[in-house]
Amino acid sequence: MAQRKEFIMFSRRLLILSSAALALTSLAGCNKATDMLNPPALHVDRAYVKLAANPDAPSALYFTVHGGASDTKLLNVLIDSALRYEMHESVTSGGMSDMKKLEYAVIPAGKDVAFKPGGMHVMVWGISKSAIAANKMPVIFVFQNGDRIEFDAQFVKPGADAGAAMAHDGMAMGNEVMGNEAQ
Ligand SMILES: [Cu+2]
Repeated sequence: MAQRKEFIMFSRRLLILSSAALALTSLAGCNKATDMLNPPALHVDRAYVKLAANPDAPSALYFTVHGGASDTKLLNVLIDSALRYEMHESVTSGGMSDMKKLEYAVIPAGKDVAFKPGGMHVMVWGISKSAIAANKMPVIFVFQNGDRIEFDAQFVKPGADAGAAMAHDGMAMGNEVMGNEAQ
């Protein structure tokens, strides 16, 4: 009898623990529990534009692409509120850091690919003042598999810590993901 009661207590504790773990994984942006039941969905999050201190200099767009059920490539981005933009890759040769044009980025199935400082990025020229004022730069990510995913990038002021801003906004930003496979 006592043993049975103990077992019930134990299962109850296990239940509480597993729901706590579930809540934690939901907070992390990508719900791992859901990923195990459904195939991974291609999506983008954590998009932000690090504004250049000099308004005439280009700013850099960073984001994370989460691979879907099969391998694909990010072919381009479309940004209405900028005059010009180009995908770049930072390369270091002989201690010198330089960047070159990136034709596409390979997005392996189920893997995360981060466009981040010192690596792949999108250089952006002439961002509209209204987009900056609204703290919202809509970006359409164009993939080889035909998916076009729209996601709003936020702005990070020169000198501000993007990492901290993203950590705090991670959840809210994750909720903004809009799959747009119809186009
Ligand atoms: Cu660049």
